[in-house]
Amino acid sequence: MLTLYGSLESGNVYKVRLLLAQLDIPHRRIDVDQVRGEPRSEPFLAINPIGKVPALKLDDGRLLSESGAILFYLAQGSAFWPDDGWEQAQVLRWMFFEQYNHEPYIAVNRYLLRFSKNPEAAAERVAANAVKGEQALETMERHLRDHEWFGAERYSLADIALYAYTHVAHEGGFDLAGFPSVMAWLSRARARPGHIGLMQETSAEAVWRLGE
Ligand SMILES: N[C@@H](CCC(=O)N[C@@H](CS)C(=O)NCC(=O)O)C(=O)O
Repeated sequence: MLTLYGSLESGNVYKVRLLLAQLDIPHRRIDVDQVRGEPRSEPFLAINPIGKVPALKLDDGRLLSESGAILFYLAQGSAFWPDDGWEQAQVLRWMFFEQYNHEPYIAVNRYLLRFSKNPEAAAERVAANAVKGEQALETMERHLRDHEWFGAERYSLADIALYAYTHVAHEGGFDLAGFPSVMAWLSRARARPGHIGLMQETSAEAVWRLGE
C-alpha cells in the first residue's frame, strides 16, 4: 500500500490526498507536521532529504516528493493527465504557475497568519506576499473569464494543484469576493466526483505518527 507523509492541514499534501481520493487509490498516511517542525527532523530527512511534505513511498520502497511530481506520477493513464502533448504542456504551465506565482504567497501567508507562533513578527513579509498573492488571483480570474478549467478542456492536475490553496486563501487574508470567476471555478471543482475536503480523512486511510 502507498504511504503518504504529511499532515491534514497542509495544502500541498491535500493535493495528493485529493487525487488519491478521486482515483480511489487506498493508502496510509503518516502524520508529518510542519507546525511541529517534523519535515526538518532527522528521521524525516532520512526519508526525504528535501525536508518537505508531501512525500510518497511506493510499495517497492522508492520515495517521491514535490506535490507536482507526485500528482504527475499518480495521474498517468487517468483522465486527470491529458493524452495530447499541447494539453499536457498547458497543465504543466498552470502547475508551474501555482508553484512560482501562487503557493509562495497565498500558502505562505496562510501559514504565517494561521500557524506561526508570532505572526506580528512577519507583518512586512505578509504585506509583501499579499500583493503578489492578489496578482496570482487576478491572473486566475482573467483566465477563468473564458475558460472552465485550467490547463485542459476538462478538470485536470492543474485544477487540483490550484484548488488546494485557493479554496483556503481567506485563511491567508485574501478576500475571494472580488474574484467571482475563481469562486465559480472552486464550486465546479468541489462538485467533481470523489472530491474530499481539506480536513476529510478517507476511509482508505490509516494514520500513523512519524516514528511509529
Ligand atoms: N514545492 C513543494 C513545497 C512543499 C512544502 O512547502 N511543504 C511544506 C508543508 S505545506 C513543508 O513541508 N514545510 C516544511 C519546512 O519548510 O520546514 C511541494 O509542492 O511539494
